Amino acid sequence: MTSLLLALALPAEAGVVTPSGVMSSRTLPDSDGVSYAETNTLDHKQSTVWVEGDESGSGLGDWVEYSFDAETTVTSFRIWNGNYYSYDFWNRHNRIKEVEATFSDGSKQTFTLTDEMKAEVVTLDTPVATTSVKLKIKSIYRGTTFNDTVISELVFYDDQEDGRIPVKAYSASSVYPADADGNYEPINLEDGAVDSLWCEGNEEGDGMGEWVELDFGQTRSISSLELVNGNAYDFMFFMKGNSATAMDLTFSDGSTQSVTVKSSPMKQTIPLSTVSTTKVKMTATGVKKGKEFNDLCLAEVAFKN
Ligand SMILES: [Ca+2]
Ligand SMILES: [Ca+2]
Repeated sequence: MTSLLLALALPAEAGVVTPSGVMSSRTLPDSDGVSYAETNTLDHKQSTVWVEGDESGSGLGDWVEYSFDAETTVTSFRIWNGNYYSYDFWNRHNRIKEVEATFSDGSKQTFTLTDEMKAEVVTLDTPVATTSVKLKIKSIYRGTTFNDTVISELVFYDDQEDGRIPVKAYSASSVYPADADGNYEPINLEDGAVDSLWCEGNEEGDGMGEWVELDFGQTRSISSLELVNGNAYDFMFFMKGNSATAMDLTFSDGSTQSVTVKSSPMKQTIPLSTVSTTKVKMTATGVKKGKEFNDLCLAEVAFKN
């Protein structure tokens, strides 16, 4: 069993706020049909990326700017800093070290990012009511091969709870070891990316009986489960791996609710009988086998009140 405390947990009241637009200073041109446009930072996929288009340098001063339809109190953001297409690509391309955020009132805050292939939650020094956030590259961690700086994905949070119960810690029956594509830790279940996954790592079996447990750190009332099953990058990837078809949800009072799960990469909402609990243990009781990989994966899990 592995257990993970969330050092980078979101503030409890944080809710996801979706920008209505994005622009950048410049973008590496498409090549071999692959786009490096800034819209790739808002597509809920960690493996699609924005690359700055600075041909003679590392993109210092280049920027991506996000806009909101209405004034939004931004409290924090989660950044996939670098190229999350694969572990190899992440190493070979530049990552941002210092990023300067400019808001619509002209105020600025600068943050030093960590140089780890883990989507990082950055909490603003003070929340800012703004209609835009411009993120400018101030300094970089140099990649081993390419002098191009990359952002793979961005999620912004405001100060309004969006109904998702914040998770304090995860544990799991097993975790698939990190490989060339990245890691499969349970924290990937809450990051908003449909191609960042928790995968069980039991070498035997198809995932039946494997479980992940979400600990809210306090008693919360829950009445539905929002789930993205399998690897939801696209339908082809979804079909390659195992997905759940049924689960037992066990709560801190010992009670259990059995739910049926659609074998689909689309987000699904599963109603529950309202229950108060500090934890939910999700145990796979039905699995649909993939064509290529025999490990059960989930992309996103959120319990709502
Ligand atoms: Ca992306
Ligand atoms: Ca995810």
